[in-house]
Amino acid sequence: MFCYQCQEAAKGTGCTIKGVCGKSDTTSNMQDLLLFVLKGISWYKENSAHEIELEGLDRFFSQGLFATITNANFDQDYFERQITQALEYRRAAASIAGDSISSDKPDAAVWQPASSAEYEIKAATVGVLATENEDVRSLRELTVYGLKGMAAYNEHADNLGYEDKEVTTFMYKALAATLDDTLSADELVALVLETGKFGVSVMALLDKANTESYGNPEISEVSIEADTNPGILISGHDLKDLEELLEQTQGTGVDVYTHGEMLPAHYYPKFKKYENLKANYGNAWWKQNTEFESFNGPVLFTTNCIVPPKDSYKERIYTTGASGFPGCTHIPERVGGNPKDFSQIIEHAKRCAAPVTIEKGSIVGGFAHDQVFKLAGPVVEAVKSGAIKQFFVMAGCDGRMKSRSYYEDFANEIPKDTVILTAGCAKYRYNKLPLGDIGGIPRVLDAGQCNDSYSLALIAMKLKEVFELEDINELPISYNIAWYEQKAVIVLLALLYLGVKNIHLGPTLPAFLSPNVANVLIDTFGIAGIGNVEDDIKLFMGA
Ligand code: FSO
Ligand code: SF4
Repeated sequence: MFCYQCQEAAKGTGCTIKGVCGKSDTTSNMQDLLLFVLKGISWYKENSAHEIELEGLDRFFSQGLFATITNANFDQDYFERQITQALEYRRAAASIAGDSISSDKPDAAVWQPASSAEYEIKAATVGVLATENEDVRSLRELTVYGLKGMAAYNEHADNLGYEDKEVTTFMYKALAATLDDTLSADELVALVLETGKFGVSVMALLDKANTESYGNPEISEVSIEADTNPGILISGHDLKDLEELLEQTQGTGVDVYTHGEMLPAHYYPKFKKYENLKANYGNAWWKQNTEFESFNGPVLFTTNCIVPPKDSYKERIYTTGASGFPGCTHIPERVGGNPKDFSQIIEHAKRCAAPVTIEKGSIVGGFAHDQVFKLAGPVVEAVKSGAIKQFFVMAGCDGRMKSRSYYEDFANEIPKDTVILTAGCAKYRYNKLPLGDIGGIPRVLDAGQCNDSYSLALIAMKLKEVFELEDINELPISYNIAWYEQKAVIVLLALLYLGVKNIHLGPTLPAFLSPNVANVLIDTFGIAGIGNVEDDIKLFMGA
Protein backbone atom coordinates (compact mmCIF):
# COMPACT_ATOMS: atom_id res chain seq x y z
CA MET A 1 0.00 0.00 0.00
CA PHE A 2 0.89 3.62 -0.31
CA CYS A 3 -1.47 6.26 1.04
CA TYR A 4 -0.72 9.89 1.84
CA GLN A 5 -4.15 11.43 1.61
CA CYS A 6 -4.57 12.64 5.19
CA GLN A 7 -2.73 14.79 7.68
CA GLU A 8 -1.66 11.80 9.75
CA ALA A 9 0.26 10.08 6.92
CA ALA A 10 3.09 8.10 8.54
CA LYS A 11 6.29 10.11 9.06
CA GLY A 12 4.68 12.98 7.17
CA THR A 13 5.25 11.13 3.90
CA GLY A 14 2.80 8.23 3.58
CA CYS A 15 1.55 5.00 5.14
CA THR A 16 3.16 1.94 3.60
CA ILE A 17 2.60 -1.01 5.94
CA LYS A 18 -0.65 -0.15 7.67
CA GLY A 19 -2.55 3.11 7.94
CA VAL A 20 -2.09 5.24 11.03
CA CYS A 21 -5.90 5.40 10.73
CA GLY A 22 -6.04 1.60 11.08
CA LYS A 23 -6.63 0.85 7.39
CA SER A 24 -5.03 -2.45 6.36
CA ASP A 25 -2.65 -2.85 3.46
CA THR A 26 -5.16 -4.91 1.45
CA THR A 27 -8.14 -2.61 2.12
CA SER A 28 -6.03 0.36 1.07
CA ASN A 29 -5.14 -1.41 -2.19
CA MET A 30 -8.79 -2.34 -2.79
CA GLN A 31 -9.71 1.33 -2.38
CA ASP A 32 -7.11 2.15 -5.03
CA LEU A 33 -8.57 -0.48 -7.35
CA LEU A 34 -12.11 0.85 -6.91
CA LEU A 35 -10.84 4.32 -7.75
CA PHE A 36 -9.05 2.89 -10.79
CA VAL A 37 -12.26 1.35 -12.18
CA LEU A 38 -14.21 4.54 -11.40
CA LYS A 39 -11.61 6.39 -13.47
CA GLY A 40 -12.28 3.93 -16.29
CA ILE A 41 -16.02 4.66 -16.13
CA SER A 42 -15.29 8.40 -16.14
CA TRP A 43 -13.07 7.95 -19.16
CA TYR A 44 -15.95 6.44 -21.16
CA LYS A 45 -18.31 9.19 -20.01
CA GLU A 46 -15.84 11.77 -21.27
CA ASN A 47 -14.76 10.17 -24.52
CA SER A 48 -17.89 8.56 -25.86
CA ALA A 49 -19.73 10.27 -28.70
CA HIS A 50 -22.92 8.78 -27.28
CA GLU A 51 -24.32 10.06 -24.02
CA ILE A 52 -23.82 7.57 -21.21
CA GLU A 53 -26.55 7.70 -18.57
CA LEU A 54 -26.82 4.57 -16.47
CA GLU A 55 -29.42 3.98 -13.80
CA GLY A 56 -27.96 4.57 -10.34
CA LEU A 57 -24.46 5.35 -11.62
CA ASP A 58 -24.19 8.91 -10.27
CA ARG A 59 -24.97 7.77 -6.75
CA PHE A 60 -22.78 4.69 -7.01
CA PHE A 61 -19.93 6.85 -8.29
CA SER A 62 -20.23 9.43 -5.49
CA GLN A 63 -20.55 6.76 -2.85
CA GLY A 64 -17.51 4.93 -4.20
CA LEU A 65 -15.36 8.03 -3.93
CA PHE A 66 -16.82 8.87 -0.52
CA ALA A 67 -16.09 5.39 0.87
CA THR A 68 -12.37 5.85 0.16
CA ILE A 69 -12.15 8.95 2.36
CA THR A 70 -10.01 8.60 5.46
CA ASN A 71 -11.72 6.73 8.30
CA ALA A 72 -14.99 6.13 6.41
CA ASN A 73 -14.91 2.48 5.44
CA PHE A 74 -12.54 -0.26 6.54
CA ASP A 75 -14.50 -3.17 5.10
CA GLN A 76 -12.51 -5.01 2.42
CA ASP A 77 -15.52 -7.14 1.39
CA TYR A 78 -17.47 -3.96 0.72
CA PHE A 79 -14.76 -2.70 -1.61
CA GLU A 80 -14.60 -6.02 -3.46
CA ARG A 81 -18.35 -5.89 -4.04
CA GLN A 82 -18.11 -2.28 -5.23
CA ILE A 83 -15.28 -3.15 -7.65
CA THR A 84 -17.40 -5.95 -9.15
CA GLN A 85 -20.30 -3.57 -9.58
CA ALA A 86 -18.04 -0.83 -10.97
CA LEU A 87 -16.74 -3.28 -13.58
CA GLU A 88 -20.35 -3.97 -14.59
CA TYR A 89 -21.04 -0.25 -14.93
CA ARG A 90 -17.86 0.13 -16.95
CA ARG A 91 -18.89 -2.69 -19.28
CA ALA A 92 -22.27 -1.04 -19.80
CA ALA A 93 -20.57 2.31 -20.47
CA ALA A 94 -18.15 0.72 -22.95
CA SER A 95 -21.02 -0.93 -24.74
CA ILE A 96 -22.92 2.38 -25.13
CA ALA A 97 -19.73 4.08 -26.32
CA GLY A 98 -19.30 1.26 -28.86
CA ASP A 99 -16.87 2.13 -31.60
CA SER A 100 -17.48 5.87 -31.19
CA ILE A 101 -14.15 5.89 -29.36
CA SER A 102 -11.16 5.82 -31.61
CA SER A 103 -8.40 6.92 -29.23
CA ASP A 104 -6.23 4.42 -27.38
CA LYS A 105 -7.95 3.23 -24.28
CA PRO A 106 -6.15 3.53 -20.94
CA ASP A 107 -5.69 0.47 -18.78
CA ALA A 108 -8.38 1.73 -16.39
CA ALA A 109 -10.89 1.45 -19.24
CA VAL A 110 -9.91 -2.04 -20.39
CA TRP A 111 -8.43 -4.07 -17.53
CA GLN A 112 -10.61 -7.15 -17.17
CA PRO A 113 -10.09 -9.74 -14.42
CA ALA A 114 -11.05 -13.34 -15.07
CA SER A 115 -12.43 -13.46 -11.53
CA SER A 116 -12.36 -11.47 -8.30
CA ALA A 117 -9.35 -13.54 -7.26
CA GLU A 118 -7.31 -11.27 -9.54
CA TYR A 119 -8.33 -8.09 -7.73
CA GLU A 120 -5.60 -8.28 -5.15
CA ILE A 121 -2.80 -8.63 -7.70
CA LYS A 122 -4.00 -5.70 -9.79
CA ALA A 123 -4.83 -3.57 -6.74
CA ALA A 124 -1.21 -3.53 -5.67
CA THR A 125 -0.19 -1.84 -8.94
CA VAL A 126 -2.75 0.92 -9.52
CA GLY A 127 -2.29 3.24 -6.53
CA VAL A 128 -0.88 6.72 -6.15
CA LEU A 129 2.67 5.67 -7.05
CA ALA A 130 1.58 4.46 -10.49
CA THR A 131 2.13 8.08 -11.56
CA GLU A 132 5.89 8.43 -11.63
CA ASN A 133 6.42 12.18 -11.92
CA GLU A 134 5.97 13.56 -8.38
CA ASP A 135 4.51 16.89 -9.51
CA VAL A 136 1.97 15.29 -11.84
CA ARG A 137 1.16 12.81 -9.08
CA SER A 138 0.72 15.63 -6.59
CA LEU A 139 -1.65 17.62 -8.84
CA ARG A 140 -3.63 14.52 -9.77
CA GLU A 141 -4.02 13.49 -6.14
CA LEU A 142 -4.94 17.03 -5.07
CA THR A 143 -7.75 16.82 -7.63
CA VAL A 144 -8.80 13.31 -6.57
CA TYR A 145 -8.88 14.26 -2.87
CA GLY A 146 -10.94 17.35 -3.69
CA LEU A 147 -13.33 15.07 -5.60
CA LYS A 148 -13.61 12.71 -2.63
CA GLY A 149 -14.66 15.61 -0.41
CA MET A 150 -17.05 16.82 -3.11
CA ALA A 151 -18.55 13.32 -3.35
CA ALA A 152 -19.24 13.26 0.38
CA TYR A 153 -21.14 16.54 0.32
CA ASN A 154 -22.88 15.50 -2.89
CA GLU A 155 -24.16 12.34 -1.27
CA HIS A 156 -25.60 14.19 1.75
CA ALA A 157 -27.44 16.53 -0.62
CA ASP A 158 -28.62 13.59 -2.72
CA ASN A 159 -30.01 11.88 0.38
CA LEU A 160 -32.24 14.92 0.82
CA GLY A 161 -33.32 14.82 -2.83
CA TYR A 162 -31.06 17.62 -4.09
CA GLU A 163 -28.89 17.31 -7.14
CA ASP A 164 -26.73 19.60 -9.26
CA LYS A 165 -26.01 17.85 -12.54
CA GLU A 166 -23.11 20.20 -13.25
CA VAL A 167 -21.35 18.94 -10.14
CA THR A 168 -21.60 15.26 -11.12
CA THR A 169 -20.65 16.03 -14.71
CA PHE A 170 -17.55 17.81 -13.45
CA MET A 171 -16.67 14.91 -11.16
CA TYR A 172 -16.52 12.50 -14.11
CA LYS A 173 -14.60 14.99 -16.23
CA ALA A 174 -12.03 15.69 -13.53
CA LEU A 175 -11.52 12.05 -12.60
CA ALA A 176 -11.07 11.15 -16.27
CA ALA A 177 -8.52 13.97 -16.59
CA THR A 178 -6.34 12.28 -13.95
CA LEU A 179 -5.74 9.53 -16.56
CA ASP A 180 -4.62 11.96 -19.25
CA ASP A 181 -0.87 11.88 -19.72
CA THR A 182 -0.93 14.75 -22.22
CA LEU A 183 -2.01 17.43 -19.71
CA SER A 184 0.66 20.00 -18.85
CA ALA A 185 1.40 21.10 -15.29
CA ASP A 186 -0.46 24.36 -15.97
CA GLU A 187 -3.50 22.45 -17.19
CA LEU A 188 -3.42 20.29 -14.08
CA VAL A 189 -3.20 23.38 -11.86
CA ALA A 190 -6.23 24.78 -13.71
CA LEU A 191 -8.05 21.49 -13.03
CA VAL A 192 -7.29 21.80 -9.32
CA LEU A 193 -8.73 25.32 -9.27
CA GLU A 194 -11.78 24.23 -11.23
CA THR A 195 -12.29 21.55 -8.59
CA GLY A 196 -12.49 24.41 -6.07
CA LYS A 197 -15.14 26.11 -8.19
CA PHE A 198 -17.33 23.00 -8.03
CA GLY A 199 -16.47 22.70 -4.36
CA VAL A 200 -18.32 25.99 -3.88
CA SER A 201 -21.23 24.62 -5.97
CA VAL A 202 -21.54 21.42 -3.96
CA MET A 203 -21.38 23.22 -0.63
CA ALA A 204 -24.04 25.66 -1.86
CA LEU A 205 -26.14 22.66 -2.90
CA LEU A 206 -25.80 21.00 0.49
CA ASP A 207 -26.52 24.27 2.28
CA LYS A 208 -29.72 24.60 0.24
CA ALA A 209 -30.65 20.97 0.91
CA ASN A 210 -30.05 21.30 4.67
CA THR A 211 -31.73 24.66 5.17
CA GLU A 212 -34.75 23.91 2.98
CA SER A 213 -35.22 20.57 4.72
CA TYR A 214 -34.57 21.59 8.30
CA GLY A 215 -34.74 25.41 8.43
CA ASN A 216 -31.96 27.93 8.95
CA PRO A 217 -29.66 27.20 11.90
CA GLU A 218 -30.26 29.55 14.80
CA ILE A 219 -28.33 30.41 17.95
CA SER A 220 -28.76 27.43 20.23
CA GLU A 221 -27.55 26.19 23.59
CA VAL A 222 -26.81 22.48 23.42
CA SER A 223 -26.57 20.35 26.55
CA ILE A 224 -23.54 18.08 26.85
CA GLU A 225 -24.95 16.10 29.78
CA ALA A 226 -26.35 12.59 29.72
CA ASP A 227 -29.88 11.76 30.90
CA THR A 228 -31.33 8.63 32.46
CA ASN A 229 -32.82 6.80 29.44
CA PRO A 230 -30.72 4.46 27.32
CA GLY A 231 -29.42 6.20 24.22
CA ILE A 232 -28.17 5.86 20.66
CA LEU A 233 -25.16 7.97 19.75
CA ILE A 234 -25.21 9.17 16.15
CA SER A 235 -21.93 10.22 14.57
CA GLY A 236 -20.86 11.57 11.19
CA HIS A 237 -22.51 14.16 8.99
CA ASP A 238 -25.70 12.80 7.43
CA LEU A 239 -28.79 14.72 8.55
CA LYS A 240 -31.27 12.50 6.70
CA ASP A 241 -30.11 9.50 8.73
CA LEU A 242 -30.55 11.54 11.90
CA GLU A 243 -34.06 12.58 10.91
CA GLU A 244 -35.14 8.99 10.27
CA LEU A 245 -33.54 7.75 13.47
CA LEU A 246 -35.32 10.46 15.48
CA GLU A 247 -38.65 9.56 13.90
CA GLN A 248 -38.21 5.87 14.65
CA THR A 249 -37.01 6.32 18.26
CA GLN A 250 -39.91 8.56 19.28
CA GLY A 251 -41.94 6.98 22.06
CA THR A 252 -39.56 4.02 22.47
CA GLY A 253 -37.88 5.26 25.65
CA VAL A 254 -34.59 5.55 23.77
CA ASP A 255 -32.92 8.95 23.48
CA VAL A 256 -30.68 10.11 20.66
CA TYR A 257 -27.38 11.86 21.33
CA THR A 258 -25.19 13.55 18.73
CA HIS A 259 -21.47 12.93 18.47
CA GLY A 260 -18.68 14.90 16.78
CA GLU A 261 -19.82 16.48 13.52
CA MET A 262 -23.48 15.74 14.26
CA LEU A 263 -23.51 18.42 17.00
CA PRO A 264 -24.73 21.20 14.62
CA ALA A 265 -27.99 19.27 14.03
CA HIS A 266 -29.18 20.85 17.28
CA TYR A 267 -29.04 24.28 15.62
CA TYR A 268 -31.75 23.45 13.03
CA PRO A 269 -35.36 24.39 13.91
CA LYS A 270 -36.76 21.10 12.67
CA PHE A 271 -34.51 18.98 14.86
CA LYS A 272 -35.27 21.09 17.93
CA LYS A 273 -38.81 19.73 17.78
CA TYR A 274 -37.69 16.22 18.69
CA GLU A 275 -37.76 15.82 22.45
CA ASN A 276 -35.80 12.59 22.10
CA LEU A 277 -32.82 14.51 20.63
CA LYS A 278 -31.18 14.82 24.00
CA ALA A 279 -27.71 16.30 23.98
CA ASN A 280 -24.27 16.16 22.41
CA TYR A 281 -22.03 13.50 23.91
CA GLY A 282 -18.25 13.60 23.81
CA ASN A 283 -15.80 15.43 21.65
CA ALA A 284 -13.96 15.18 18.35
CA TRP A 285 -13.76 11.84 16.53
CA TRP A 286 -10.38 10.70 17.81
CA LYS A 287 -11.55 10.46 21.42
CA GLN A 288 -14.15 7.79 20.66
CA ASN A 289 -12.12 4.93 22.12
CA THR A 290 -12.82 6.18 25.63
CA GLU A 291 -16.08 8.05 25.10
CA PHE A 292 -17.90 5.15 23.43
CA GLU A 293 -17.09 2.95 26.42
CA SER A 294 -18.88 5.29 28.80
CA PHE A 295 -21.78 5.92 26.44
CA ASN A 296 -22.98 2.35 27.08
CA GLY A 297 -25.45 2.30 24.17
CA PRO A 298 -25.09 1.60 20.45
CA VAL A 299 -23.32 4.05 18.15
CA LEU A 300 -24.41 4.74 14.57
CA PHE A 301 -21.79 5.97 12.09
CA THR A 302 -23.35 7.75 9.15
CA THR A 303 -19.93 8.75 7.72
CA ASN A 304 -16.35 9.07 8.89
CA CYS A 305 -14.51 9.41 11.19
CA ILE A 306 -14.37 5.85 12.55
CA VAL A 307 -11.56 4.82 14.87
CA PRO A 308 -11.20 1.01 14.73
CA PRO A 309 -13.37 0.00 17.69
CA LYS A 310 -12.11 -1.81 20.76
CA ASP A 311 -13.51 -5.29 21.36
CA SER A 312 -15.18 -4.01 24.52
CA TYR A 313 -17.76 -2.03 22.52
CA LYS A 314 -17.39 -3.27 18.94
CA GLU A 315 -20.73 -5.12 19.01
CA ARG A 316 -22.39 -1.76 19.74
CA ILE A 317 -21.06 -0.15 16.54
CA TYR A 318 -23.39 0.18 13.54
CA THR A 319 -22.57 1.77 10.19
CA THR A 320 -24.66 3.01 7.30
CA GLY A 321 -24.24 4.85 3.98
CA ALA A 322 -20.64 4.98 2.75
CA SER A 323 -19.23 4.02 6.15
CA GLY A 324 -18.38 0.48 7.14
CA PHE A 325 -16.29 -1.63 9.46
CA PRO A 326 -15.77 -5.41 9.24
CA GLY A 327 -17.72 -7.28 11.88
CA CYS A 328 -20.04 -4.34 12.64
CA THR A 329 -23.69 -4.33 11.57
CA HIS A 330 -24.34 -2.25 8.45
CA ILE A 331 -27.80 -0.72 8.08
CA PRO A 332 -28.77 -0.94 4.40
CA GLU A 333 -29.77 1.83 2.00
CA ARG A 334 -33.30 3.15 1.56
CA VAL A 335 -35.36 1.10 -0.88
CA GLY A 336 -38.20 2.45 -2.98
CA GLY A 337 -38.34 5.78 -1.18
CA ASN A 338 -38.85 4.12 2.22
CA PRO A 339 -36.80 5.19 5.25
CA LYS A 340 -33.87 3.10 6.47
CA ASP A 341 -34.85 0.49 9.03
CA PHE A 342 -33.26 1.41 12.37
CA SER A 343 -35.28 -1.11 14.41
CA GLN A 344 -32.28 -3.31 15.17
CA ILE A 345 -30.20 -0.52 16.70
CA ILE A 346 -33.22 0.75 18.65
CA GLU A 347 -33.86 -2.72 20.11
CA HIS A 348 -30.17 -2.94 20.94
CA ALA A 349 -30.32 0.39 22.79
CA LYS A 350 -33.21 -0.82 24.95
CA ARG A 351 -30.97 -3.57 26.34
CA CYS A 352 -28.21 -1.09 27.30
CA ALA A 353 -27.59 1.03 30.38
CA ALA A 354 -28.00 4.80 30.12
CA PRO A 355 -24.91 6.82 29.17
CA VAL A 356 -22.55 7.95 31.92
CA THR A 357 -22.31 11.73 32.22
CA ILE A 358 -18.75 12.70 31.33
CA GLU A 359 -19.21 16.46 31.06
CA LYS A 360 -21.45 19.10 32.55
CA GLY A 361 -22.91 22.22 30.98
CA SER A 362 -23.67 23.28 27.44
CA ILE A 363 -22.19 24.70 24.26
CA VAL A 364 -23.50 27.52 22.12
CA GLY A 365 -23.59 27.43 18.32
CA GLY A 366 -25.75 28.06 15.30
CA PHE A 367 -23.96 30.99 13.70
CA ALA A 368 -24.53 30.01 10.09
CA HIS A 369 -24.98 32.68 7.39
CA ASP A 370 -28.67 33.48 7.91
CA GLN A 371 -28.29 33.91 11.67
CA VAL A 372 -25.13 36.01 11.34
CA PHE A 373 -26.76 38.21 8.67
CA LYS A 374 -29.52 38.89 11.18
CA LEU A 375 -26.85 39.98 13.66
CA ALA A 376 -25.00 41.96 11.01
CA GLY A 377 -25.87 45.33 12.61
CA PRO A 378 -24.22 44.73 16.01
CA VAL A 379 -21.28 42.84 14.41
CA VAL A 380 -20.55 45.66 11.96
CA GLU A 381 -20.90 48.24 14.75
CA ALA A 382 -18.48 46.27 16.91
CA VAL A 383 -15.96 46.24 14.06
CA LYS A 384 -16.42 49.94 13.34
CA SER A 385 -16.08 50.92 16.99
CA GLY A 386 -12.96 48.79 17.33
CA ALA A 387 -14.59 46.47 19.89
CA ILE A 388 -13.84 43.62 17.46
CA LYS A 389 -10.36 44.05 15.97
CA GLN A 390 -10.11 40.88 13.99
CA PHE A 391 -11.75 37.59 13.05
CA PHE A 392 -9.97 34.27 12.83
CA VAL A 393 -11.46 31.61 10.62
CA MET A 394 -10.45 28.43 12.43
CA ALA A 395 -12.57 25.93 10.53
CA GLY A 396 -11.55 22.39 9.65
CA CYS A 397 -10.79 19.20 11.49
CA ASP A 398 -9.39 17.92 14.71
CA GLY A 399 -7.01 14.98 14.96
CA ARG A 400 -4.95 13.05 17.45
CA MET A 401 -1.52 14.58 16.85
CA LYS A 402 -0.12 16.19 19.98
CA SER A 403 0.90 19.25 17.98
CA ARG A 404 -2.80 20.11 17.59
CA SER A 405 -2.74 21.56 21.11
CA TYR A 406 -1.48 24.59 19.13
CA TYR A 407 -5.11 25.38 18.25
CA GLU A 408 -6.31 25.38 21.86
CA ASP A 409 -3.36 27.57 22.84
CA PHE A 410 -3.98 29.86 19.89
CA ALA A 411 -7.66 30.29 20.86
CA ASN A 412 -6.66 31.01 24.45
CA GLU A 413 -3.95 33.49 23.58
CA ILE A 414 -5.37 35.62 20.78
CA PRO A 415 -6.33 39.11 21.99
CA LYS A 416 -9.69 39.35 23.77
CA ASP A 417 -11.00 41.76 21.11
CA THR A 418 -10.92 39.08 18.43
CA VAL A 419 -13.55 36.52 17.37
CA ILE A 420 -13.14 32.96 16.11
CA LEU A 421 -15.35 31.80 13.23
CA THR A 422 -15.42 28.03 13.18
CA ALA A 423 -16.96 25.01 11.43
CA GLY A 424 -16.06 21.32 11.38
CA CYS A 425 -14.71 19.19 14.19
CA ALA A 426 -11.75 21.57 14.65
CA LYS A 427 -14.02 23.44 17.06
CA TYR A 428 -13.68 20.83 19.80
CA ARG A 429 -10.25 22.25 20.59
CA TYR A 430 -11.82 25.48 21.86
CA ASN A 431 -15.63 25.38 21.97
CA LYS A 432 -15.69 24.54 25.66
CA LEU A 433 -13.13 27.16 26.71
CA PRO A 434 -14.41 30.14 28.71
CA LEU A 435 -13.50 32.68 26.00
CA GLY A 436 -16.36 35.05 26.84
CA ASP A 437 -18.09 37.49 24.52
CA ILE A 438 -17.72 40.97 23.08
CA GLY A 439 -20.81 43.05 23.86
CA GLY A 440 -22.94 39.89 23.78
CA ILE A 441 -21.29 38.44 20.66
CA PRO A 442 -19.65 35.14 21.67
CA ARG A 443 -15.95 34.95 20.85
CA VAL A 444 -16.42 31.55 19.20
CA LEU A 445 -19.08 31.55 16.49
CA ASP A 446 -19.78 28.01 15.31
CA ALA A 447 -21.40 27.84 11.86
CA GLY A 448 -21.78 24.05 11.86
CA GLN A 449 -20.19 21.07 10.13
CA CYS A 450 -17.09 21.26 7.93
CA ASN A 451 -19.28 21.80 4.84
CA ASP A 452 -20.74 24.85 6.61
CA SER A 453 -17.41 26.55 5.98
CA TYR A 454 -19.50 27.71 3.04
CA SER A 455 -21.41 29.83 5.56
CA LEU A 456 -18.17 31.42 6.70
CA ALA A 457 -17.36 32.30 3.08
CA LEU A 458 -20.81 33.89 2.68
CA ILE A 459 -20.30 35.85 5.89
CA ALA A 460 -16.93 37.11 4.62
CA MET A 461 -18.51 38.13 1.30
CA LYS A 462 -21.31 39.93 3.15
CA LEU A 463 -18.80 41.86 5.29
CA LYS A 464 -16.89 42.81 2.13
CA GLU A 465 -20.12 44.23 0.73
CA VAL A 466 -21.03 46.08 3.94
CA PHE A 467 -17.59 47.64 4.23
CA GLU A 468 -17.57 48.41 0.49
CA LEU A 469 -14.26 46.69 -0.10
CA GLU A 470 -12.85 45.64 -3.45
CA ASP A 471 -11.18 42.50 -2.24
CA ILE A 472 -12.19 39.90 0.33
CA ASN A 473 -8.59 39.93 1.57
CA GLU A 474 -8.91 43.53 2.79
CA LEU A 475 -11.23 42.36 5.58
CA PRO A 476 -9.84 41.97 9.09
CA ILE A 477 -10.13 38.19 8.74
CA SER A 478 -7.24 35.74 9.06
CA TYR A 479 -7.47 32.09 8.13
CA ASN A 480 -5.80 29.58 10.41
CA ILE A 481 -7.22 26.26 9.29
CA ALA A 482 -6.63 22.81 10.75
CA TRP A 483 -7.04 20.00 8.26
CA TYR A 484 -7.23 16.24 8.55
CA GLU A 485 -8.96 14.51 5.67
CA GLN A 486 -10.21 15.08 2.12
CA LYS A 487 -13.31 17.13 2.95
CA ALA A 488 -10.92 19.74 4.26
CA VAL A 489 -9.19 19.58 0.87
CA ILE A 490 -12.36 20.56 -0.98
CA VAL A 491 -13.05 23.31 1.57
CA LEU A 492 -9.54 24.64 1.01
CA LEU A 493 -9.85 24.52 -2.79
CA ALA A 494 -13.22 26.27 -2.55
CA LEU A 495 -11.72 29.08 -0.47
CA LEU A 496 -8.90 29.47 -3.00
CA TYR A 497 -11.44 29.64 -5.80
CA LEU A 498 -13.27 32.40 -3.92
CA GLY A 499 -10.05 34.39 -3.89
CA VAL A 500 -9.07 33.96 -0.23
CA LYS A 501 -5.34 34.44 0.21
CA ASN A 502 -2.76 33.78 2.94
CA ILE A 503 -4.47 30.73 4.44
CA HIS A 504 -2.38 29.06 7.12
CA LEU A 505 -2.75 25.32 7.11
CA GLY A 506 -1.74 23.01 9.93
CA PRO A 507 -0.64 21.28 11.95
CA THR A 508 1.46 20.13 8.96
CA LEU A 509 1.23 20.76 5.24
CA PRO A 510 -0.15 17.87 3.17
CA ALA A 511 2.30 15.08 2.34
CA PHE A 512 0.75 14.95 -1.14
CA LEU A 513 2.06 18.40 -2.05
CA SER A 514 5.36 17.95 -3.88
CA PRO A 515 7.86 20.75 -3.23
CA ASN A 516 7.06 22.32 -6.64
CA VAL A 517 3.30 22.13 -6.17
CA ALA A 518 3.64 23.52 -2.65
CA ASN A 519 5.62 26.42 -4.11
CA VAL A 520 2.87 27.17 -6.64
CA LEU A 521 0.35 27.37 -3.78
CA ILE A 522 2.69 29.52 -1.71
CA ASP A 523 3.50 31.92 -4.57
CA THR A 524 -0.01 32.18 -6.00
CA PHE A 525 -2.13 32.07 -2.87
CA GLY A 526 0.20 32.81 0.01
CA ILE A 527 -0.54 29.41 1.58
CA ALA A 528 1.62 28.85 4.65
CA GLY A 529 2.03 26.40 7.49
CA ILE A 530 1.92 27.25 11.17
CA GLY A 531 4.73 28.16 13.53
CA ASN A 532 4.51 28.77 17.24
CA VAL A 533 1.46 30.40 18.76
CA GLU A 534 3.14 33.60 19.91
CA ASP A 535 4.86 34.36 16.60
CA ASP A 536 1.81 33.42 14.58
CA ILE A 537 -0.46 35.72 16.59
CA LYS A 538 2.00 38.58 16.01
CA LEU A 539 2.06 37.78 12.31
CA PHE A 540 -1.74 37.61 12.03
CA MET A 541 -2.25 40.79 14.03
CA GLY A 542 0.30 42.57 11.83
CA ALA A 543 2.43 43.47 14.87
FE1 FSO B 1 -14.15 16.03 11.16
FE2 FSO B 1 -13.86 13.51 10.37
FE3 FSO B 1 -16.17 17.03 9.11
FE4 FSO B 1 -13.86 15.34 8.45
S1 FSO B 1 -15.26 14.23 11.89
S2 FSO B 1 -12.53 15.12 10.18
S3 FSO B 1 -12.98 17.14 7.47
O1 FSO B 1 -14.70 13.67 8.79
O2 FSO B 1 -15.51 15.88 7.74
O3 FSO B 1 -14.75 17.72 10.25
FE1 SF4 C 1 -2.33 6.82 6.32
FE2 SF4 C 1 -4.14 8.78 6.33
FE3 SF4 C 1 -4.01 7.08 4.30
FE4 SF4 C 1 -4.93 6.29 6.68
S1 SF4 C 1 -5.85 7.79 5.27
S2 SF4 C 1 -3.52 5.16 5.37
S3 SF4 C 1 -3.58 7.48 8.07
S4 SF4 C 1 -2.44 8.58 4.90
